[in-house]
Amino acid sequence: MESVGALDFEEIRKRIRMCDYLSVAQIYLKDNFLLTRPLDFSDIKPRLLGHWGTCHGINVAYANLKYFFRDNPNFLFVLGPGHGFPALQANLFVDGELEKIDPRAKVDAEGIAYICKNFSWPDGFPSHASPFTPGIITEGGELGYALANAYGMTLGHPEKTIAVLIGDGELETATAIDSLNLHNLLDGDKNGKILPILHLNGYKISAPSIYARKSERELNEMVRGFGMTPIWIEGDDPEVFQKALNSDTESPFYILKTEKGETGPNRHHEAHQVPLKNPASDGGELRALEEWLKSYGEVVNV
Ligand SMILES: Cc1ncc(C[n+]2csc(CCOP(=O)(O)OP(=O)(O)O)c2C)c(N)n1
Repeated sequence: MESVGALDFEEIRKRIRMCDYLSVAQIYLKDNFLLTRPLDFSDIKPRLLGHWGTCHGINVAYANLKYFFRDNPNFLFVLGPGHGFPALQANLFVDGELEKIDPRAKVDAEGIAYICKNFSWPDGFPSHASPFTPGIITEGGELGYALANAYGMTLGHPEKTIAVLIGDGELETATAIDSLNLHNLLDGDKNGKILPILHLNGYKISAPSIYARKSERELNEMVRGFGMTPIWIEGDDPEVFQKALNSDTESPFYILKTEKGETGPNRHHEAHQVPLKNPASDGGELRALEEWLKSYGEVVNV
């Protein structure tokens, strides 16, 4: 692969900021989506539903994979934590994929208003990935099947490369951890290639995940025990991510280590769903939400 220039990294960072902004805006806003005036109580949805904590990591993975595999039409991305739907929807929106099946999701200011207003809204988009989402055929919300499904998709398709993002909480399910054995069972020449990415953001709802409490050495040994080679991606810097993707390693198993809720107002278990609970009535929280949205800068250029 050709070398990646500073401008490319900046493009990736910008895309991540844009998708972070859209993730937050979908969860919170029913108006004033581009902050064209100071945020008001009346701009906030009355019932806040959605999962922010995992979104930044999804946006980081999506942007980097999308960039790295941009010339590979046989590349696919499978998302385990479907509760991070605001992030998935943000990415599908900015790429124009959503617009292909729903013309109201046009990539402009009206389209932004449409996806944000209708996220977790009566008769709008559900809060989790669902069959309404391009590329998804089953109702989501149940963790554990991403890796097994992805291996199934590669059967008889050696041309395919599928990256699978697996939550560290998700990896505690029997289905997900046992699916790591598929690596040893499937013939690499007849089938496609799987790139597992463990999203080690430390928490599973309100408690630390088991894998986040293992030492680096224990995790490395576990991954090697499944016949793969651990490659750590520490933090959200695209330079680090691209370098990891570029490493010429046989059977890689990526470990993306981010802080749950990173770029938001609070971290870890407090960030799992909606970090600021009452911005529709608490002035301090409203200002904190405004600052949070503004922290992404002028990313939504429409
Ligand atoms: C099989 C199953 N068990 C439990 C849940 C409830 N649940 C929803 S989100 C979540 C935490 C998942 O943690 P992780 O995969 O690490 O995702 P993240 O922390 O990045 O949100 C759990 C346990 C579920 N969706 N599916």
